Amino acid sequence: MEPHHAPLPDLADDDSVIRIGDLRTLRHDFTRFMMRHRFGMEEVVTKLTILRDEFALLHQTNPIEHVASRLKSPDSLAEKMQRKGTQPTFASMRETITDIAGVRVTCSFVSDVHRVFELLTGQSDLKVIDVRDYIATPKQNGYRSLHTLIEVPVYLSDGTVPVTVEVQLRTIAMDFWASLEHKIHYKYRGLVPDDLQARLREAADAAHALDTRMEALHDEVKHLGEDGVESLTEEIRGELVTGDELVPTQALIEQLRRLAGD
Ligand code: 0O2
Repeated sequence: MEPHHAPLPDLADDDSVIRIGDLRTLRHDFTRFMMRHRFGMEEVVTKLTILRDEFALLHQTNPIEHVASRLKSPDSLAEKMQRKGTQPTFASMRETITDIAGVRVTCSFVSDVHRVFELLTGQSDLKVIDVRDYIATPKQNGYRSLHTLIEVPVYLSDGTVPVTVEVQLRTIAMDFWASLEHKIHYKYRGLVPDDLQARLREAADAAHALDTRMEALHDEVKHLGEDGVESLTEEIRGELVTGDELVPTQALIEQLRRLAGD
């Protein structure tokens, strides 16, 4: 079968001079550029890990379920540069490709998403460059998440450099939906059939409804320690209380999660 694209020039026949020194310099500069982003990303991950560990030690519940990070691959970087018409300079790359360093935080509840956002962006050594609230205003396809671009100082041997890191905060339900949508989008190379798009939007609404329901149940039981089991509605009490035994808060929330999933 014939290839659909023009064949690449045969490099073995290209007799233009390659300057080894230029190649080395480029490789060295690119490595330094990416290394700075990795350090910035690790700074943000450390900040989130500290918050998560502190919550685990001092509080009964933890707003942070999971933290993941990734550095954009050279292929994906090149593709985005081409798409955005980025000039082939490091300054232009830094300016226009703001998600070279990416951190994703997954939380149980929408209120936790906002709480973690406040705790992180309130830190005095960080500068918030941009906030995109796709929870308040979901994308057309149903995508929900809270995005922020933050600038974090990275202390190197020859001085301090500001590094931009994109942080995406979302609930488990939003994350589940986004990873499925991403796979489907990739599989169809962006040309997702209309009916599948409609079903994806329905699934996004269902995920949102689940988040709302979970949050309401969570709110109802979180004051249990103060008000006692009497404050629970009959429905929840029937499911959670065996005789006079009071189920510990964490186990209670686990049971509520299962209940909400019915
Ligand atoms: P990857 O592989 O996750 O890095 P930008 O080009 O970044 O300046 P954009 O795309 O409008 O402008 O920024 P936005 O909306 O803040 O989205 C950036 C990232 O959010 C994406 O990065 C995705 O990770 C995620 N995202 C945004 N919209 C969607 C969506 O509809 N579905 C899913 N699954 N993820 C989304 P990349 O570079 O596209 O991909």
